[in-house]
Amino acid sequence: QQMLERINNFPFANYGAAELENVLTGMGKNWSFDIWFVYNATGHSIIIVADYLFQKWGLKNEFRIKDETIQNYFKSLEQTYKPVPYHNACHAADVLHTIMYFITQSEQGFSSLCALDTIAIFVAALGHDVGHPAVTNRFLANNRDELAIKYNDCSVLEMMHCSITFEIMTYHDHDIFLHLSNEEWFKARKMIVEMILQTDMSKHFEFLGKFKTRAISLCDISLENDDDKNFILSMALKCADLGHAAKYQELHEKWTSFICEEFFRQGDMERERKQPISVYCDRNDTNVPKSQVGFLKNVAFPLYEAWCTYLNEDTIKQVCLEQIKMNIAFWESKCIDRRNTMIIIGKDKDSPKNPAIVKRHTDFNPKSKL
Ligand code: 8BR
Ligand code: ZN
Ligand code: ZN
Repeated sequence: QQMLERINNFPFANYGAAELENVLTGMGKNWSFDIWFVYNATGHSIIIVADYLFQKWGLKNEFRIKDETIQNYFKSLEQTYKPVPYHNACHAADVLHTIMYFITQSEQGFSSLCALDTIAIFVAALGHDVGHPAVTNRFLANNRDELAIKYNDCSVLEMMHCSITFEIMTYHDHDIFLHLSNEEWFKARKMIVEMILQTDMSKHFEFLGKFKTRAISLCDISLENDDDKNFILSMALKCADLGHAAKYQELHEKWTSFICEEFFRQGDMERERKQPISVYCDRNDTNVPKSQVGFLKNVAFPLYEAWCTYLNEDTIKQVCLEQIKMNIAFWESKCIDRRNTMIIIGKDKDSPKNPAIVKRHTDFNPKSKL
């Protein structure tokens, strides 16, 4: 009831509050929670989920944060996300849901997390792509963009996301960390910075290798130790960041269409500037189903396999790994050419001379899904 009143008191509450609350209760609980429902109902994402979860997890009382401060901070954070196809505020809210799912649904491990850890996870997830300009680090470096100059070509976007996440707290009445002790503030900051910086995909394989060695083979890791905790939570955020790979097919397809469109827009700019078009960025020459099979098999599945082994939770294993396999099967079924011939996925067959390879997929048009 209290929640309903809170939602009804929102200045932009012009939707069915009961239905919305029902959906919000699925955050971090139902793997199939769809942030797009919240967005379509309210026109917002981050501010809604942050307000709901800060209340639900008791963080407002714990850290004596005023309602107004919560709203100011997360409204500014949401507004600083750009209205781009994929790296928008809905992606951030979805990542928060996914990381909370890992934490709440796995019995082992996360019981030792305290309120400070929780608020750090919330802020890291919601801020992890803030200000994303819908182009890659490489594009920024190649174009001598001012951001690349500022951050010396090193994890340029991720550095910016961290920086903005903290910068917004410095504005008047935006400081959600105002009542943290000095020690708590630095602890939370370290966690947030580390988690966000590890979302840089250029560090992916090195990070995954380390994770497999330390957390799985050696088992010499403990959430009681701050450095280890940051390492595990960075892995959790990385998995949540690629979470769409393990979501039910329609949702996965929707997110995939958004990321492809974002890549294609970068490719359009590269074409216009007469620069080489980056991989997966040429809308006229990218085989989306094939690239997705590659991404899911080589990146998403091994990541989730390692994470599920660490979590050792049958439900999560079942839900995530099985769904990634189903999504792979879905894209494989789309790998057919106009004559209904299966495209054989594999390097040796991947030659333009091979008639079974389609250059353009007529039945896959991400733009139409925007
Ligand atoms: P961010 O969300 O922090 O950018 O990190 C995730 C990165 O994983 C994306 O930027 C993108 O490079 C890659 N990725 C994702 Br998510 N989904 C992908 C997909 N379906 N195909 C290719 N790359 C993908
Ligand atoms: Zn990112
Ligand atoms: Zn992201």
